[in-house]
Amino acid sequence: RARIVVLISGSGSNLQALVDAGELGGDLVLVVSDRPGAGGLARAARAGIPTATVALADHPDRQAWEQALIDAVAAAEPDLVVLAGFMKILTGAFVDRWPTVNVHPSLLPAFPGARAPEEAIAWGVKVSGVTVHYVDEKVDHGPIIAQEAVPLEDGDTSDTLHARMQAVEHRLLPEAVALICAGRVTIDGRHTRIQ
Ligand code: 3YE
Repeated sequence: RARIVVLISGSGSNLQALVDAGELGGDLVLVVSDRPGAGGLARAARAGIPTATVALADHPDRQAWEQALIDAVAAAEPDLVVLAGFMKILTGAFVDRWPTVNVHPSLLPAFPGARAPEEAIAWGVKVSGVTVHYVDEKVDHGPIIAQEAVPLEDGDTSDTLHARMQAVEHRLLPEAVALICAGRVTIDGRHTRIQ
């Protein structure tokens, strides 16, 4: 069975979706947060999943922080790393070591970065969505595994839009992780194929 490590920075609602999905075809073996006290740590503890915190502020520089993160993740010997609301950019030292996926609240390549729902509203698009993709060295750039559209509604704020996107994330991310654990996702350059 696949060993899955989940990285979080916040409340961990996508982590909860992975816990609640039941049969992922893999085991959630460790949750790592870069923020002490992140809500996702309590969710992990409640689900019986070991946790670790690796905070940037506890390390002399960014490189030392990322190495500590790599060491914490490596100790769990993952087959797959899932970024579930994790808000830090990783370097090749991390992303070239383990297959890593991210869930992002837009239809990439539109609106990469940390403010995708706000930017969708500011642009005036009628449809945005959710993307699950493999992580490479560039942010929100790697091969796309799954996407689903989310229509904008009159009067949407970034909060109301983001809430509807998160409901989709909570379904799309566990589906994608289950496909990967089942060995049904192959990568060919920028393209993935789902069998
Ligand atoms: N790293 C790589 N490729 C990816 N990290 C994430 C996705 C992804 C990745 O596809 N190589 C926001 C980054 C955007 C930002 O500027 N973060 C700051 C820290 C902000 C904070 O701690 O609150 C930073 O210095 O990294 C995950 C999503 C990244 C979101």
